[in-house]
Amino acid sequence: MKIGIVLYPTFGGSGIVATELGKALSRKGHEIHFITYSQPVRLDKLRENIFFHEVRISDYPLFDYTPYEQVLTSKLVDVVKYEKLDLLHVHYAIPHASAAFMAQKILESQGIKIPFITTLHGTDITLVGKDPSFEPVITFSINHSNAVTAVSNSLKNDTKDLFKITKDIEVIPNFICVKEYQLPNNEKYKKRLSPNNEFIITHVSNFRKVKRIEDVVKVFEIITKKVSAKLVLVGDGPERNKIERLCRAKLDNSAYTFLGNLKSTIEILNISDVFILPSEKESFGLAALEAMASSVPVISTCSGGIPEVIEDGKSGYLSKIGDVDDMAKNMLKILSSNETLKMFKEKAFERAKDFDIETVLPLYEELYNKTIKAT
Ligand code: GMT
Repeated sequence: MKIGIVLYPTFGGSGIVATELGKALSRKGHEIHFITYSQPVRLDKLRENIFFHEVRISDYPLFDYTPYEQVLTSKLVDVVKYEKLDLLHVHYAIPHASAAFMAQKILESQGIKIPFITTLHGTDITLVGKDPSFEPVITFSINHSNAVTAVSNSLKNDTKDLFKITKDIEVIPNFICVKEYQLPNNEKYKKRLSPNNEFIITHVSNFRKVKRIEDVVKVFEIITKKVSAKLVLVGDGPERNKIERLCRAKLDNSAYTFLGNLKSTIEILNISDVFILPSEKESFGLAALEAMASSVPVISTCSGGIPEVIEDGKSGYLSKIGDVDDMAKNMLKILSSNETLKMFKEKAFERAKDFDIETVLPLYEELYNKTIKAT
């Protein structure tokens, strides 16, 4: 198949899932065309059947706001026509689904049929989507997609609660390539971050308010009264400065390491003991799944789709949002002995295998075939 994938090329989960999906599809022989405004961060090399089409916007003095959606629409028309695509798969409802709808109509007027599938990732529905200024466009473009998927049941239900949805939403969970997460131990790197063999507690996110990173710091403070540990924070975003200042002001500020955005988190996860993701809302929690694929158990909350990924008491623990005492208590349980930690690590890895690309990819391929046939 020749598939156009539209995505946000940044460090956000939706962009990562879309890029990894395209890479995996290309390995199975499909021709993949990524369409977005810059090369996706996880798109390290372009292979023979991977193409990247940059949506370039020029600044006209007349525009206070450059109309990205129109430029993207024209690009979609161009790529579908000249690359003879069979299908468009757009990740994130706005403006990707509405641009795809417009492109579909333009192409239809030229006698070209192209179906498009919209995958909802979470923030497009639960945060941005809640804004009334987007609601009619989101409702319309979801209902007019040829097929719609959501990354968890929780997100599917949220979408149905927040919008008047007439379209069926299929749940296809996020995935990871388990094989890629199996690295040999890197003692040298571990020694650098935890010179006295302290536990390594890791958090990865885009440092937005919804991630509740202050809770990460609070939980860490509680557990370090009982065990020796180091906290590693990966990622960047609006909350980073505040959190960095908070950690620098601590008595033992050498316990906190900020690594910024990393193209790959596999190396740091490989030497981590426990991962913490205390989010207020998370439609799936791809960062948690990546940790589990590296055999790292997760301390998280019962919000959104997280309980569909982490089994409470097995691959990690789930607490109420903001209940830092419970999260700390659970983290200490995991770290209570080498045997317990080992057991949680094994269970986390076992659970991650349920979301292996080998299992999830065929669900997308099946949907692509069904959608093309129905168009
Ligand atoms: O989590 C973020 O802030 C990024 C966001 C995105 O849209 O890229 O992530 C969302 O999509 C991910 C991939 O499907 C999910 O794993 C995240 O749970 C989801 N984030 C939220 O729902 C807050």
